[in-house]
Amino acid sequence: MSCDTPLPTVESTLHESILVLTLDNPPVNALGVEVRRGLLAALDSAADNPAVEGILILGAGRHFCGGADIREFGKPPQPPALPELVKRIEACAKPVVAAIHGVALGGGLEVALAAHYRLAVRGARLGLPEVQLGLLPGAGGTQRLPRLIGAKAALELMLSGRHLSAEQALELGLVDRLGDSDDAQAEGLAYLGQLLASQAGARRTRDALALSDLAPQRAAIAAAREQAGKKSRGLLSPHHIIQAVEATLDRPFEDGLKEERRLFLECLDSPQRAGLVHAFFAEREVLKAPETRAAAPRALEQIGVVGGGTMGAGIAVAALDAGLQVTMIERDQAALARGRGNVEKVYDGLIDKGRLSAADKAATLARFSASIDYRALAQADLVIEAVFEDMAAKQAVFKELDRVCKAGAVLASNTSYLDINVIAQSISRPADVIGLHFFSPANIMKLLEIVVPAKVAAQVVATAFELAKKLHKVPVRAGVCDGFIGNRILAVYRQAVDAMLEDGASPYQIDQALRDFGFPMGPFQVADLAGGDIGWATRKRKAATRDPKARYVQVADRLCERGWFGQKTGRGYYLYPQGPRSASEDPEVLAIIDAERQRAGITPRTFSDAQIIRRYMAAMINEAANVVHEGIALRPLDLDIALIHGYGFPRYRGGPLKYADQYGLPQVLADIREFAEDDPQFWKPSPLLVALVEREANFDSLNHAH
Ligand code: 3H9
Repeated sequence: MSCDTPLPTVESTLHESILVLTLDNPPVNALGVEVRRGLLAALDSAADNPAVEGILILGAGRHFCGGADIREFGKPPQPPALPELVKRIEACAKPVVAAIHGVALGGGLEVALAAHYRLAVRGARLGLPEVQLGLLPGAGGTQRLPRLIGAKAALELMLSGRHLSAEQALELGLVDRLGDSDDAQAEGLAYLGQLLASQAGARRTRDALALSDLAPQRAAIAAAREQAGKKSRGLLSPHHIIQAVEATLDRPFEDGLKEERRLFLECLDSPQRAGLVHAFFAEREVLKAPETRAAAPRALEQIGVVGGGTMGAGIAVAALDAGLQVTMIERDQAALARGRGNVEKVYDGLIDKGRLSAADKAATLARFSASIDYRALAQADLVIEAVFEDMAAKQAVFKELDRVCKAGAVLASNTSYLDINVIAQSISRPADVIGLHFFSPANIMKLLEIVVPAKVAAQVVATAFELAKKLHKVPVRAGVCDGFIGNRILAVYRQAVDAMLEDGASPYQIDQALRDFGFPMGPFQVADLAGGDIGWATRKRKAATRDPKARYVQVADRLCERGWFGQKTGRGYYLYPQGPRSASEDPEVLAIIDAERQRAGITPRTFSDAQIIRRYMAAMINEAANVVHEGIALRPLDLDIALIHGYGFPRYRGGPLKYADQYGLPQVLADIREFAEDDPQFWKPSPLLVALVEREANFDSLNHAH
């Protein structure tokens, strides 16, 4: 029997004496204002209705509830607030059961925690992932969860943001019962029916007793604090989560809720929350390229990889890990053996660490084959060329692919700089050619630039996005230019870094300043990790065409001339006496830099860390603006995601263009104009930046223009 006025987002149905309230707000039943209103109204009417003995809360569609509506953050609050609603659920005089299928996350789990009993069906996932959005559970989660499962388990869940399986949730005492079937409604009705029959009344999580022994709780809080001090450098919300949990020990429940609210609002107002929420939505937006809307992907089971070097092997491993069939091609038996060895090395490393069994390795490699005969690729659905960065070599590979591959096979190049249009035009089927720019190590790094040449078919682009999904990569659509999105910007901010180095900053200060900003490594550490030889070769190749008016800092060349290519040679900008972890500063490098300053006639000056960041970010933002202006990145958000997932840009800052919006575009432009006084050749304001400042607009306005 349906109730009189079904609310748009909460369906209310009476099953004998049980009122079933179903959250219905596709796609994830987020707790937006309409849902909150609907739920509150339904609870009120249930309280007054003598026919209702118990209440069952469910989610329609694939999930119980994905939490608060993230789109509401930063907008004016609309009553009822979620904490109020949750309190009303807990205060309900009639027993309330939450029956969870799909996910119960964030505010969704907090609703379930306020219910008096919880049931999860198999396959359900439960978690409090607010930390990943720069928040803390703000609807009583920090106060109820520790009371239910203890501070240690609660902190672990809230600080990691990870999802628990239904079975794990049962083991922890977070749910009371596991459903046998996957029908949450039937399971919930049966459970609540039993509770009513046994006259089990309302039972409130606020009264749960997991905190009664205080000593282990205090120890858990101290341990979490120490860990967060090390691991969550620069982040606000993990520390606030710990503080909120601490309140469960020495304050009454209501006071604890007030403390949670205070801390939640601080997080909500922080630029970190804005940056992380931007990253959350941007990661979903990047999937919506025009071609993925226009065309369906082609079949994708068998992958070919040409080249068994570091990149080729990494790509092969990524595809194998995704369950695909992989065929590797190399030019001769020796190279093929090395390629196979490179693939095996990855799995052997996992076996050594105890993360893989020999049997699993064998099972994975059963899907791997290797050949020196291109005809082995005849049935491949998609082939990725990963030979060295040389146009002639790549064109030779594509000629072979054109000859042997079946019609409709996607032919991809992993080039990081070369013009894919030229490669595409050199064969008979340019519509099948695309760029797939992986980042090293390719089986680990998340970014995949999908480089879209002029003649490519929409289906081929859609297939590339499908491949990214299968490989668990973050795809970003890029246009063709030298370096595409990421490497093109990298080349520019590297120049800004080198100029600061020659003007007086030490590489160690620059690295430290950028780590403090939130990058996992500074640019000189990155250079040492990547190996100086590759960049050196590129510089030599481009020397003849370099603009003679452009500043050229030679420090890197001086190091390379000595054979100091970084980690792999035991020294670069740093010394590595005992491998990568033993990095130490090198006085000889500082002496070389000094000599270079003298040669260039530069009197060194000091830079504060803030000045370093200003220049670094101004260079990055300016080139990023050019990349958007030229349509190489579809929108600012695509670029933000590329820099976060491929270049270590701190996620909590939302990417360089989100950061630019927060810093203020007029200030970015003023910085660039100030720096241009010294080097007008390098510091040329991007036309897009100038136009946005003139219009008093920001980069985010362009994210919504499509
Ligand atoms: C919170 O709860 C705070 C409270 O403690 C306190 C408040 C006072 N809101 O990921 P998908 C959209 S903080 C709004 O592709 P899946 C998403 O943008 C919240 N929208 O699907 C996408 O939109 P579009 C804590 C949301 O099946 C669409 O739904 N909760 C929300 O792969 C499909 O998403 C979280 O952090 C939301 N809460 O994965 C959970 N969630 O189609 C965040 C999703 O326009 N969400 N959307 O691109 C997730 O982890 C995943 O979305 C989920 C589904 C696992 C739920």
